[in-house]
Amino acid sequence: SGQELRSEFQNLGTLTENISLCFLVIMFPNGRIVGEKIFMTSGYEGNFDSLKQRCSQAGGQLASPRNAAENAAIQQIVVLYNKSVFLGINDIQTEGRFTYLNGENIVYSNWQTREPNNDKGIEDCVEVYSSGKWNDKSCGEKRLIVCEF
Ligand code: 289
Ligand code: CA
Repeated sequence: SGQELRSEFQNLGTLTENISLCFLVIMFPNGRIVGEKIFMTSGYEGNFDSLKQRCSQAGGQLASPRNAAENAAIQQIVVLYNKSVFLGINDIQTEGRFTYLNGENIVYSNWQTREPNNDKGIEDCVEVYSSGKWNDKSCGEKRLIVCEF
């Protein structure tokens, strides 16, 4: 029946998605799975623009945690590599209004005490410390890449 066919195709869709996920996990073992998202690093370090570009080139985007569980997954990668990362969050467009890369206002944050402080007026990007806390930082600094897929 049409319904059976449709559900077979849906299964097939899920299967292909799962195979793609397995492929990604094998290619990038340094990943963390949270719900529907996978956070992964390749070990590359660069400034915000180059991290953003590399993630989208890989078919993902720069890690953009929307809750504490996602932030904890990113924190684990920071601890594993002992290197801070840049998130896919910034206030480049409007100072003091932090958004995701699509321009949406952030729905979750985990700022360190007294942050964001826009130190010297040049801090529009967001780094994650090994504590999982956030600091606004100059986008020109080099940080570890973590993409989400
Ligand atoms: O250049 C200043 C930064 O390295 C950081 O210095 C201190 O940790 C704090 O003032 C941070 O807010 C600042 O981003
Ligand atoms: Ca700061």
